[in-house]
Amino acid sequence: MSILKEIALYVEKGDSSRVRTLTRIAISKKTHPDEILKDGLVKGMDLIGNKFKNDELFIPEVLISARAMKAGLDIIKRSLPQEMNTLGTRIVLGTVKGDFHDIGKKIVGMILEKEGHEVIDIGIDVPKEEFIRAIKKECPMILGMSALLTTTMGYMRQVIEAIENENLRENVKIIIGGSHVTQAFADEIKADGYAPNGIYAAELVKTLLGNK
Ligand code: B1M
Repeated sequence: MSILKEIALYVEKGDSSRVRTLTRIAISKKTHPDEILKDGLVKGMDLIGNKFKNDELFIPEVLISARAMKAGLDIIKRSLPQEMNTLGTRIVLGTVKGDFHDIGKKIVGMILEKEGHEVIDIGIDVPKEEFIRAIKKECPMILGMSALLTTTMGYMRQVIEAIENENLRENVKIIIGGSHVTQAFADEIKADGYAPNGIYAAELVKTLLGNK
């Protein structure tokens, strides 16, 4: 079995220690971090997602796999060159109110940091007031919102409306993402853009900042 398949398998099994070791081995074999993410760690979470959907697993088991995925993510993050904030751009990221999913957002943040942006992650279950506070305090060029649930996606519209009401909309570009989010939804709620994953998010940020 390839090492990436093994990583996926041990994420599925929720074995953090094994995922850590295998991720280290993959990095030492010069496997590209994107490949480790896509064909190893994320693949493992996809397997879990399918079982969760079919009621073959319960939340505690999903949480154990999420922890194993994060263990691998930490190893990848530590192995990346420290190019923190070489571009001088600041990005605030948060998962919207009612939503506790943060793995995808962490991956997006990691890729944006790797691209040279400063990323301020304001966490999960973030209410609109907290997004407003972060814009006022951190003055980011980009605000990124993540939502994984169909029931929480709509909250992104409320955040954008609150930002407009505070007359802050001109100060910040807003990007959104999450498994059920689409470009059409981004257009509908007047976000500046949507990205299906971290690599596209990095491209989108470049475009919005006028560097492309
Ligand atoms: Co939840 N969950 N979950 N869950 N969970 C989903 C999302 C679900 C699709 C599972 C399913 O039924 N198949 C389903 C949502 C269904 C729907 O809304 N239609 C679901 C549900 C129902 C729930 C609960 C309601 C279950 C319950 O309690 N009955 C509950 C809700 C809790 C809450 O948030 N209030 C719940 C809880 C949880 C856990 C806490 C157990 C755990 C989260 C742990 C954590 O994140 N720390 C969890 C998990 C792990 C999942 C699945 C299995 C995996 C999500 C994940 O991490 N994927 C998920 C099923 C699935 O997605 N296949 C599921 C890997 C990650 C790399 O992908 O997050 O999509 P993703 O991120 C991608 C892109 O979306 C994008 O880039 C990322 C990297 O490629 N992206 C952005 C994300 N944010 C972005 C922001 C951007 C740009 C791109 O710009 C700012």
